[in-house]
Amino acid sequence: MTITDIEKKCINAIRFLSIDMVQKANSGHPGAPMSLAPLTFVLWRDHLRFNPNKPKWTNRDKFILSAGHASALLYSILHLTGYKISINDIKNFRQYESITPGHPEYGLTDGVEATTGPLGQGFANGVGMAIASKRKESITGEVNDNTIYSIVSDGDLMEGISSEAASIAGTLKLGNIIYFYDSNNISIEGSTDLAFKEDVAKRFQSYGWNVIENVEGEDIYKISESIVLAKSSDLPTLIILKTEIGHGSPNKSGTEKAHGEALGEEEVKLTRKELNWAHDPFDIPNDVYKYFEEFVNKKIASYEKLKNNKKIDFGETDFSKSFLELKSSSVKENISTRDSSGVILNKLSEDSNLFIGGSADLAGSTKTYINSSTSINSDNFSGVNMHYGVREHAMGGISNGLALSGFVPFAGTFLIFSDYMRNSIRLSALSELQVLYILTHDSIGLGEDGPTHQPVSQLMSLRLIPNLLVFRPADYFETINCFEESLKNTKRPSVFALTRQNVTTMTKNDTSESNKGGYVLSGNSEETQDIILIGTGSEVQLCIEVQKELEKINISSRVVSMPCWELFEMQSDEYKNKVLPPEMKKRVSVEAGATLGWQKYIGDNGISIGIDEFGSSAPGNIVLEKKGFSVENILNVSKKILER
Ligand SMILES: Cc1ncc(C[n+]2csc(CCOP(=O)(O)OP(=O)(O)O)c2C)c(N)n1
Ligand SMILES: [Mg+2]
Repeated sequence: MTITDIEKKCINAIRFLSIDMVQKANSGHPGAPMSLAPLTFVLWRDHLRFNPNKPKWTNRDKFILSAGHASALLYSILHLTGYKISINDIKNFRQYESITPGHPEYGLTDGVEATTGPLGQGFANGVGMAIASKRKESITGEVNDNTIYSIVSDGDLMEGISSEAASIAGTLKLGNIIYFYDSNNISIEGSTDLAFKEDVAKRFQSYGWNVIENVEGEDIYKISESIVLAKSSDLPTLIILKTEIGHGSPNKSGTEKAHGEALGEEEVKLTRKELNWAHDPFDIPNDVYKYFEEFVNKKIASYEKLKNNKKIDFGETDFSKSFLELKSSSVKENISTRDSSGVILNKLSEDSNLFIGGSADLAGSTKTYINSSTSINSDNFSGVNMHYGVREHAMGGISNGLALSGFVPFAGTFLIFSDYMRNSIRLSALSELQVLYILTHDSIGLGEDGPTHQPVSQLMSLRLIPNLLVFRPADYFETINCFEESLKNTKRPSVFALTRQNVTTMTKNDTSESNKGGYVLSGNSEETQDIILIGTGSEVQLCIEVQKELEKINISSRVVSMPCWELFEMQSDEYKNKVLPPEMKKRVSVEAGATLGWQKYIGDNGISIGIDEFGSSAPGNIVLEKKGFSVENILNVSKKILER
C-alpha cells in the first residue's frame, strides 16, 4: 500500500509542530520527533485505545515516551488527537509553568502516563504497568486486554535499568508489552558505534522477548503489520524501527546535530521545502484537524461501548482498623524494626489487595515476603510477592509503574543499595507516587558485613529529596505509626530505614506521637531540662539509657525521638517549639549516620554524634561502640556541652 496524501499531511503536521515548538523555544530535541512521527501517527490512529476526554479511563492502552527528550512528539500528537493541550500550550513549550515542559511530567499534562527523561526509567515503568494489568486481571477475574506501548531510544537501551527490567519482563512473559526501539544509530556524542555495538535483537531474544526487526520507520503499513503481529504474541515484543534522526532536514538528518537543539531558522525553511510543507509555524490545515477528529470520534464511540467494563475494586483502603489491631497485638520487648515492618506489611496485605511488592533478592532479610500470598510468576499473577532478582534499579522503576497503575507497591533492599535505585526513588517523589521503600540494615549496627554494606551517607542523602518521607522508627510502635502516616500521604513515597538488630520496645501503643515526626519520648514537655537528647531509630534506646545515667548525677534531660524530619517540619511552630524549646540550647543528636544536617536541630551549642567515615567489619555492637554509640560516650559528650 502506498501512503495517501492526507496521511502524509498528518505525519508532517506532527513533525512540524515539533520542529516549530523547538525552534520557538530555541531549545529542545527535534530529531527524534521528526523520525518518529509516522509511528506515532499510525499507532494513535490504528492501535492505541484511548479517549482524550477520559485520560484516566481504566481500560485504556498506555503509551510511555521513555525517550522523554522527544517530548515535542508527545505534545504534538496529544494536541492533534484532542487532549487538553492547546496550540498556545504548544507555543509555550519549555516555558515557565507551561503544561508542555522540557520532559513529560506525570500529573501536569493529560495523556502523559509517566514522568520520563532520565533514560531507561520509562522502560521499567511500562514493565510495572504491564504487571499491574495482569494482577488486576487476576483480582477482577476479567480479561484486561490493554497494551503498554513505549518508545525507547538507544540511550534507553544503553542504561542498565532497561536490561534489568527487560529481563524481568521476559521472565514473566509480559505479552501485553509492545515497545518500539528507535534504532537511529545516533546518540549525543555521534554514532552509537562509539559505545554500543551489541546485537539488540539477539539480546532481547535471549531475555525471552519476541523481536520484530528491520521495520522501516517511514513505512506506516509495515509498522502497523508489526504491531498486529506483536499483539498475537504471548511474549513482550520489541519492534526495532530503522529510523533516520531528523528525517527531512537536508543538513542535519542522520547526525547528532539533529538531536538536542533547534534546527535553526534557515534549516527549518529548508526542511519545509524538502518535506513539502508550506504552512506557517503552528498553522495546521483544517483537513488535518478534521482527519484526526474523525478517527478520534470513532475511538470515543468505542469507549462508550467499553466504559462499563468492570473497574478494579481495591477493597479496603481505610487502614485504621488494621492499625488498631496491630497496635493492640502482643509485642515482643525486643524486636528489630525490620521484623516490625514485616508484621505490618503482612497484616496490611492480608487486609487489602492494594499492595504488591517484593525485594531485590532479599525477602528474608528485608522481611518483605507476604506469607499469606504466593509468588508472582509467568503463569500466575494472583499473588502479591514480586521477585525482582538482584535488580534494585528496575525494582524502583517497576514500582513506579505499579504505583502509576493504582497499587501501593513496596520495594525492599538494604539501605546501602538504595543508591542503585536512587533515581527511581527521586522520580517517585517528583511524580507524587506512593511507593514504600523498605530499606533495612540501616546502619553500621548491621555488623560483620562491614563497610561495603554499612550505610553512612544514605539516610541523610535521602532526606535531601523533596517530597520523600524518610522514616527511621525507634521500635515496634513507632514503626506502626510511621506506616500509618506514610499511608495517609497518598502523594508521597516513603523510605523506611529499618534495623537489622533488635531494639527495645520503649514506646506505648497509645502514647506514641511519632505521627508528628518528632516528639518528647521521655521527660516532661511542660518543664525545662538541662539538656535535650535527640535520637532516631536504634539510637533512641541509647538516649534513654543516657537519660537514666544523667538523672543519677542530677542532670535533667528530655529524649526527643525524631523518626521523620519531614513530618516534624510540617508541624506548627508552637508544637516544634514545645518539643525543642528555643531556650533549651544544650542539645545532642545521636544518629548512626552522617552528621551533616543535624545542625538544624542542635544549633550552635549542640553536638552531633554520628558517623562521617566508613564503618568496619565486626559484630554490630562492637562497631557501634567503637564509633561512639555507647552510653559512656554520649554521657561524656553531654557533660562536655553542659560545661560550656
Ligand atoms: C540517565 C540519563 N543520562 C543522560 C541523559 C542525557 N541524554 C539525553 S538524550 C541522550 C542520548 C541520546 O541518544 P538517544 O537516546 O539515542 O536519542 P536520540 O539522539 O536518538 O534521539 C542523553 C545522553 C539522560 N537524559 N538520562
Ligand atoms: Mg539514538
